[in-house]
Amino acid sequence: MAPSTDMSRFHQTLHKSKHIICVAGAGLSAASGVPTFRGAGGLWRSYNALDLATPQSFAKDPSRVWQFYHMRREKACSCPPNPAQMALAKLFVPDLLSTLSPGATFTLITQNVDGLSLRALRDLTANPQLECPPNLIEMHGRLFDTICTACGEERENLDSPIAPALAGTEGIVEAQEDEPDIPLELLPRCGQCGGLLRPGVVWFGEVPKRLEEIDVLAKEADLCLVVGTSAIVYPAAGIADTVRQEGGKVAVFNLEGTPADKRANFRFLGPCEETLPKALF
Ligand code: BV8
Ligand code: ZN
Repeated sequence: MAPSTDMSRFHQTLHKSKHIICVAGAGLSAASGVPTFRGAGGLWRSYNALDLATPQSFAKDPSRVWQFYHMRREKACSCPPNPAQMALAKLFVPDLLSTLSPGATFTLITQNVDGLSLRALRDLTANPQLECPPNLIEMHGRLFDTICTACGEERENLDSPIAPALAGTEGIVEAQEDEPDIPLELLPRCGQCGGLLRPGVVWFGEVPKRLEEIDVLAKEADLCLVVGTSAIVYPAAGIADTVRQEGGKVAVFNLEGTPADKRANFRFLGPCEETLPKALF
């Protein structure tokens, strides 16, 4: 059966829901200016994603991989949250959530690594130091975290640039020019042990974060919003499947059709920065 586009029916479903989750992808941040991976002008169209977001490529060419992530850090930190992220941020505020769905819980499971959902929540609550709440799951890690490849230390690193040798390289990778081969010792190094740092993201072939928690949440959810994702990457793309199998409802918010539609009860086509605020408040 084709997904419904009836917003009033969606509102009735939302009002009755007790356990709401949202699976978000790059389309949630598109309006903020963060390039998506596969859409027009997508980030990875001009690079071979699988060449850059794997442990193997980092081992082979850490200089190029760090320039890719440096470019993305510089881009992400200059992008403001958009109305779709602000609408989702409201669901973290108990009083606002209960006006929508009395007694409901909400969890945001984002594939995005740009940190914009937390930034939206900090803006909404006017608390720039707000800790990331447990019901905001960044399952593919964070651009602004680093992991030491020697001692394993994980920490937030907001330095811009993260290493002096990377300064000014952000335009090179994007322009597909031959980037400089930055020597290992000038790449980001660990403050504890001097080891080589890597970006704190989950690469292809690596295990996403908090999967057990996500599986329990998907089994409990009676409503799953799927926002701005091409639903290609697993296990993230399988979360909505689990919700449906357990009798929950799925509402897709996207510009275009995706494989997630076949398991959708609702689908709202259009920019989520317009459709999501209408759907949620
Ligand atoms: C795993 C962090 C084992 C890094 C990311 C073959 C070889 C190797 C691996 C595989 C393989 N086949 C399958 C796999 C598994 C692989 C996978 O799924 N590959 C895909 C390519 C087939 N998955 C993995 O490797 C995962 N790990 O499987 O480990 C395991 C698993 C479980 C238990 C034990 C062991 C790890 C995957 C994580 C990879 N890291 N990101 C970084 O960012 O650099 S993935 C990265 O790509 C994102 O995080 C995100 O997940 C994905 C991009 O997808 P989207 O977010 O959906 O973005 P996209 O551009 O594709 O789509 C944007 C959408 O928005 C579009 O639909 C567009 O229409 C829409 N849109 C645009 N603008 C708007 C909009 N919608 C609304 N409004 C708008 N304004
Ligand atoms: Zn270290």
